[in-house]
Amino acid sequence: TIRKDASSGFNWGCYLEKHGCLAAPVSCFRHVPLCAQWEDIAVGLQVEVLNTRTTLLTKVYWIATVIRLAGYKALLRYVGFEDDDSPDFWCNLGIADVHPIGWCAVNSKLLVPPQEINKHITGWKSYLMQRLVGASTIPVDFHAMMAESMKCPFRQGVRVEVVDRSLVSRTRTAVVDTVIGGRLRLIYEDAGLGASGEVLSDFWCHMLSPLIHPINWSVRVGHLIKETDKSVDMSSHPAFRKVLCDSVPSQFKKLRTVYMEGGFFKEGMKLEAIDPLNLGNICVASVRKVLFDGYLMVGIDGVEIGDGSDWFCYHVGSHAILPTGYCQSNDIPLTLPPGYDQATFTWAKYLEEMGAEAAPRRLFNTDAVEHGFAPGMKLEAVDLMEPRLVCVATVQRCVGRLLLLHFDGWESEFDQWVDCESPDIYPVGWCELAGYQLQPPIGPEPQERTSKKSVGKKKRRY
Ligand code: MLZ
Repeated sequence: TIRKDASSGFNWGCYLEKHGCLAAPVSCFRHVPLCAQWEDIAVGLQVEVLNTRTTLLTKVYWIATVIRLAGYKALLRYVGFEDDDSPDFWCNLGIADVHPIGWCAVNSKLLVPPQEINKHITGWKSYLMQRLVGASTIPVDFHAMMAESMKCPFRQGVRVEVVDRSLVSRTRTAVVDTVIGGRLRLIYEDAGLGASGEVLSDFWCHMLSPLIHPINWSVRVGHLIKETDKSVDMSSHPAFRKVLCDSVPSQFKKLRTVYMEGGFFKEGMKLEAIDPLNLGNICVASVRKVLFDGYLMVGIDGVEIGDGSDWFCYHVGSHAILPTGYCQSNDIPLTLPPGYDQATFTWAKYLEEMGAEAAPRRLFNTDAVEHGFAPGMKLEAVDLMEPRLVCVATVQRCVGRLLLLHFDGWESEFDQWVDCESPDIYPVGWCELAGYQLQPPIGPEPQERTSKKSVGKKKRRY
């Protein structure tokens, strides 16, 4: 069955063709369904697909060739149309009624050519035989593997610890409400309910996000956690009516073990860090506190409120903390503390002035990786400032592990640096596959995004 695109009419195929853009291949996204298998999905593959160009009332199929690939989507051409590209059609390989060659025979389905070409070619059997010699197709268990890789260890009623969107320096206990494609809608245990029963504070994140943790994580690593306000009654909400169950470490992404003895991060050390509230900015920052298990609290120099409430927790393996000088050597503008000037700032002077030392380079995870992303590639990416939203986006720059993402149609203030292995980026067609709503580009055309009316205003929200 071909599912309706949940993306309010946005059509990736037309969009890519119109702008002459490439999509990042599925194999770039380590955490998504069929990532490993996708290496074998290529242009030229042949499949058996529902034949929509027939007047027959029964469901019949025909062979088609993959002409183009864009994430999970493929541009298909029925065999027999040869060089005629007018009836080409896009479909999502993950959900469309598409099967490996031989599927119809095994499942007693009919292969019937589209009505237009039926007249031109006589002797379909031998024609097909010729066309299929040496053709490759999708794996026999393609859809089964897809279903298997969409399984998720979380369900409604599971308790987790997650960053508090209203105070980023602390965590808060939350309950899983909805799971879509591995993305979790979490409701804080003391979120409160509005007059019509609506949840007053929720948070969306992927199950592999660095922002969620098993129960007891905060106490174990020494992170601040908000005590749940027991007087708030959530019992009328369906997620809380379930038998609640605590999440455990095995449900979460494994981080590399960190040995903190000898030459580890120390309080006061300087570094460069992605601003958690302005993800397009890499800033001058300081280690404020060293927690256990390789976690650090980091503050952005010159803009801290002073009570630690704007510190942010990063694991030492995080892409978001970088050694001093990283921006300069990679030609990225470094966001300086107020009062400093791009023309005169140097790390050497700054460190001396502050009487501080730079955190040792070897502690950072800046190893180059063969990720396969390249500037200009399109993808679906979470706006981490409003993490419910998965949006049409473009890779703007690639620097080491980092990708600078631009949201199509939005001003560059919305741009975000993410890790190449971030669980918040997805191939074209992922939303359709997962049944998640995709936010189309705003404004008529990406290149017209400077026109005042079509652009959104930046809001510092978590
Ligand atoms: N309400 C917000 C939405 C921003 C979403 C941008 N996504 C790239 C605003 O209009 O500011």
